[in-house]
Amino acid sequence: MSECEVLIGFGSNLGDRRVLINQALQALSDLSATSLKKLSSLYETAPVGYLEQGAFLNGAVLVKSSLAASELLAQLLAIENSMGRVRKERWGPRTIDLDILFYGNEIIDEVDLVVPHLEIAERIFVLEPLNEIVPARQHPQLGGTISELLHKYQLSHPEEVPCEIVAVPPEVALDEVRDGIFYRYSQS
Ligand code: A4P
Ligand code: MG
Repeated sequence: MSECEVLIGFGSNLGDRRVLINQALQALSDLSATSLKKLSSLYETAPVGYLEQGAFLNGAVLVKSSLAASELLAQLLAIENSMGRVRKERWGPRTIDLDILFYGNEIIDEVDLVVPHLEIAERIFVLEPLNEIVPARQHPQLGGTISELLHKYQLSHPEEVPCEIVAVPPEVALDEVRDGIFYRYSQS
């Protein structure tokens, strides 16, 4: 299988969200045939859907992977499960969410895997981090680039304030993720 550019969205709203996200990124970079290429800032975002839960930290990462989409999904679920098991004793099961947003330009419509992720254009907490790392990427189904989709979203939600970029403390050892990784955290 040749290498494919994949965008993965991540979110956490339980426990030490930054540490959990870094753990998940570390686990992602440890996957075979997979390397992290570009990482967004972390965004503090209001919960969508179940409003009674705490705020999320969300972000997105560009990876290159030779794993098939189904295999990558299985690995993401394994990472979620392993982190969920650890957190379960302390904070409950939903510590990290890892979604395949794009898998190259492929369109996948299977029972357990839909790519591009269905909600990309409806979710500011996905669009903002994506726009930071891949603004010119075309959505293979909707047409238009990420930056155009974000603009469209903003026009149709004029009351919504942009997601806030939050800093990541230097003690979080993202350097360890991989040599050559590009990452940028706003020190707001
Ligand atoms: N699945 C299908 N397609 C995909 C894909 N492209 N990537 C299936 C990943 N998984 C995909 O996911 C359930 C099943 O979706 C997987 O087993 C896989 O086969 P899950 O993550 O276990 O369940 P979930 O998170 O409860 O459902 P879902 O639909 O992923 O929830 P969402 O839509 O991610 O909503 N608010 C803010 N601000 N930020 C957030 O990150 N997240 C949620 C969770 C709600 N509100 C939020 C956020
Ligand atoms: Mg999910």
